[in-house]
Amino acid sequence: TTNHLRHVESLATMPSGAGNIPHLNAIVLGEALAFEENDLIFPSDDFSRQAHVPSPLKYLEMYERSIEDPAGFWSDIASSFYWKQKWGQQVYLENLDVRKGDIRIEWFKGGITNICYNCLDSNVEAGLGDKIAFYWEGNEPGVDATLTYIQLLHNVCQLANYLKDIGVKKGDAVVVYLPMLMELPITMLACARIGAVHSVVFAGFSAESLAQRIVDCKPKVVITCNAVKRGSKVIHLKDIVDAALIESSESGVSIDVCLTYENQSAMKKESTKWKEERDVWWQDVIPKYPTTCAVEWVDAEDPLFLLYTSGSTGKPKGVVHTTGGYMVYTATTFKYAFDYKPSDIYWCTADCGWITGHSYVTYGPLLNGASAVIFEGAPNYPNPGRCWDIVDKYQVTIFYTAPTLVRSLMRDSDEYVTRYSRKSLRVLGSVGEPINPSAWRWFFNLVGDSKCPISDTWWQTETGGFMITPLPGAWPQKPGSATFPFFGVQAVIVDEKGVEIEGECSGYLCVKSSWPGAFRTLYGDHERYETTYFKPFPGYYFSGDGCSRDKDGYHWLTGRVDDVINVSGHRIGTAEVESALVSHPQCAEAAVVGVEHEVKGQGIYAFVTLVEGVPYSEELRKGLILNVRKQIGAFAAPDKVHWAPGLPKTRSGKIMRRILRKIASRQLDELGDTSTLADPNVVDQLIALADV
Ligand code: 6R9
Repeated sequence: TTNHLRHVESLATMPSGAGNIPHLNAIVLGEALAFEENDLIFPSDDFSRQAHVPSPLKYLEMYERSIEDPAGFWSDIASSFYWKQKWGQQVYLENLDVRKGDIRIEWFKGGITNICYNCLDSNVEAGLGDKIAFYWEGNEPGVDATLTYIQLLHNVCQLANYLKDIGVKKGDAVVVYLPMLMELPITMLACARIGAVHSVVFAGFSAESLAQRIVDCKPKVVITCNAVKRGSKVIHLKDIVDAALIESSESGVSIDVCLTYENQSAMKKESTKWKEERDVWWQDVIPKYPTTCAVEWVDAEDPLFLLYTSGSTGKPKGVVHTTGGYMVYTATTFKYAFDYKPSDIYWCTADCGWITGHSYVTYGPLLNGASAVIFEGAPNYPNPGRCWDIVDKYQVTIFYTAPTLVRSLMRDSDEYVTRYSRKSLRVLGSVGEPINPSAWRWFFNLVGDSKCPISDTWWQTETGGFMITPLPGAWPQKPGSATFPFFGVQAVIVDEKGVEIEGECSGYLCVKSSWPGAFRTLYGDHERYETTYFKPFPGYYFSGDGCSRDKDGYHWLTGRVDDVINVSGHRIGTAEVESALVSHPQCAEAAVVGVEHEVKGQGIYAFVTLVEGVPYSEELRKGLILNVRKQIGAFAAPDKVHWAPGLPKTRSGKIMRRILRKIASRQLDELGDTSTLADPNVVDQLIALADV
């Protein structure tokens, strides 16, 4: 209660200026807090006292400045990085309003820097050369390795020199298809060092998906490894790359060099299929190169990486992030949202194939000079206690993961958690999808022994870094709420007409002004960028998520409002799955919806109409699912295929997904109005086939 009182006191002494932020008014009232007391979980006094942001008051002070004077706020922070040359007069430039012309966002333009230099050289110069940058934990317990900052720098420089040697230049794309080996962040950093643009493809994507990305960005080189062991399964990554390269060359994009790391613990060199004129073993060439490499200085607005993500329609979008703003933003969000201190040991379970691995395995931690754990394996191998074993082994203090992992571990005996000490933990984090309150409480009470604040970070591939997140120590928490916007983020909720709504409400989550980590375009398709994100609600960036705000101003994310399904925190477009299904010769039509899933958050539910005369069969069901695995990846495989003699369509031919969602979740008494359907009978037919 002492801490509770302290919070309420600090709120009561709030300067009147705080009232300028309308949606924060509620929290300013100590009354509101007291009323909600039962739902609030307060950080301990000890935690708050040592935190970067120890109180709501401090948050408000910083938040207000970030909104009133973004240029001053962010350039003060940016000044602590190394810039070869300072940015120009204008700290940022933005137009988020399609009615006023092209969408344009720039931060620190004219500033010359290099993010790899700021991650490595700067830290080495500051005396952190012998600090561990990465603790690597292999799939098998007992297999591990470390790299200090100086060793990491040397490794990065060797690869950077090789890439330069084979002709990779500033602005060239490099496709990376690697599992969680240290070579993955090494590759990202080597690209950044020479100004090349990395495009990491999650090593769970299929050959076809990889080929599609290669064809889109036309890399100079593809970097992979021969195989990886995840749990007890060996996955032959090089075979997948080989298949992808055949496919991409058929589309006119041929790759001269495929640099392949020999991942000895999974597969020996000798058993790897090899194409002499194209393939190069990493271990044969990289160690021969010098361990220093001059930095390619780039403009803050030069591209740093491309990362493909799924949308509600069409093919995956190449999200483009640039250098300067992304650097400043990932470093700052990492520091505040995790209350990072130099003595922390940080572990994020995300794969570098997703944005979380970019911003919060590689760049954010290294920019802060942190020691981070990288884990190659599966979190429940050899048993569901593995994560806590790793936490104890490395004395992890900050543990950042996804709700799907929490939910899957919750199903096993608590004893898998309690047999480990976990005493080192002080901050927990969650990302990828809304965390349901019961998972939140299990994570908080059991894993964190009721003493670690949970940073439930809401953000997206597009946003580059955290947008709405608790600052541990500052806020009392509500299980399942991502709380308040990060500094500089003007999060707003709009109604279907695009009108901002205040106070307690729910609607579409938008952002009103730019922030340094925002994506700048979609690769090769600025028009799609504008159409997808800025046209739905003119004047705003539209996130695609629904959100409600409670009377205390806390934000509650409610999931995607478009046709994107979130499976275990992975974004999957319904259109992509549908197109994989209909490419099966016996499939006439398919409609895919998300359905609640106990562990994955959402599962994929596919309605499939077969070609006239083709009978339903188990074999065909498997064949359809296999098509999706082959064209996208195993993680996108439908959980359920529902045979559909027809699909519910309007007279103009539009599929009514609302009805399909209700059928998929068996809410049959909530089908709503079906009278506008071209053929209302299809609904009964579908219901009759639900369990076939
Ligand atoms: C970082 C990342 C983005 C989508 C996003 C939203 C969902 C992510 C969340 C969350 C509720 C959170 N999402 N974090 N929803 N609470 N803390 O996951 O990026 O793969 O692009 O997915 O994930 O729906 O729109 P990305």
